[in-house]
Amino acid sequence: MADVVTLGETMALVAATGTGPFAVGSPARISFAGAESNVAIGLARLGHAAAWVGRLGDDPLGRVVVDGLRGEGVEVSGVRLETSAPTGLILREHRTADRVRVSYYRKGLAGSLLAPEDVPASAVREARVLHVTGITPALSESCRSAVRHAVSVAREAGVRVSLDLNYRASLWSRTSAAAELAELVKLSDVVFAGVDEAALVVSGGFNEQVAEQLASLGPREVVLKLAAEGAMSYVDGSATTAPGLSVTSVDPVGAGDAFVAGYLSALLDELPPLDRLRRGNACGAFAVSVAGDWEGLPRRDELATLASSDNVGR
Ligand code: KDG
Repeated sequence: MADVVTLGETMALVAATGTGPFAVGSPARISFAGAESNVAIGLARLGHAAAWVGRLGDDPLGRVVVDGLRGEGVEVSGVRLETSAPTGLILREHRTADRVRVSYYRKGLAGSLLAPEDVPASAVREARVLHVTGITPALSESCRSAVRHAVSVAREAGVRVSLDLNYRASLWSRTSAAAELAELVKLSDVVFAGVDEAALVVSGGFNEQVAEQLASLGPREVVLKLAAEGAMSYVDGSATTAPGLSVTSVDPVGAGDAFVAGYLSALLDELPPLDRLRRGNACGAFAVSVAGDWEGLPRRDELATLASSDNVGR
């Protein structure tokens, strides 16, 4: 039985290990990435039972993903290997020392075939948290329906719904995203957002006003991710802020997912709001310190390593 069930798209990743445009013979590293599976890995490394559900191609890259997730201790019995479509792919080049160019190959591929029948209703009902993101509903109509179905199964069973807005401008318009994300916010218990993403759904203002406006739509718990500045939460009407940890950022991609994993881990451990933010910030700091979306995520006994005080690992 998984503490956290999550669903979405995970793609294979070919990431340059050198600098310059891809060319014949460019050195590269093969891995995989996806917002929801990044969160599942983060939770698994912290000792929680996490399950990821999605579709992959029945091909070598699909096996890289499913074997990698299994190797990280993520439960993958809900993964479906498709013969009709290949696994999606992300190419990440260090175009210059300071600029990363990312190309996605995902439209119509296996991940976007996720559908309501893939939702493992009994696993969702038995979980403590269902985690979804705003990426999945942007991928296809069947993905949107799958997310809505998973959320309604969770709500009917009294399972907490966690939503990371994760707006991806390349996948849908602001207008379509705003309408769908507003509906999902109303159906969620815990909502994570960057300040810009929150502006899709609410009118804006100071951070606390933004969080309060999101909370007024329904969620009991709203968390604003403030990148290097840390994070703030608005829980049951009280605002809490925790500054980010100072680390050298090697690769910022995946930091938000790492934060969510740390935050949900502390929520599962029933820690108070400040400790949830601190654990989220610690996981975000680990993630940015290492190349790759999830490779740098900490195990529980490492949590205190980056802390400036001894309270991160509590
Ligand atoms: O949060 C990191 C993800 O954005 C990345 O791994 C790829 O899932 C991805 C997406 O859709 O952008």
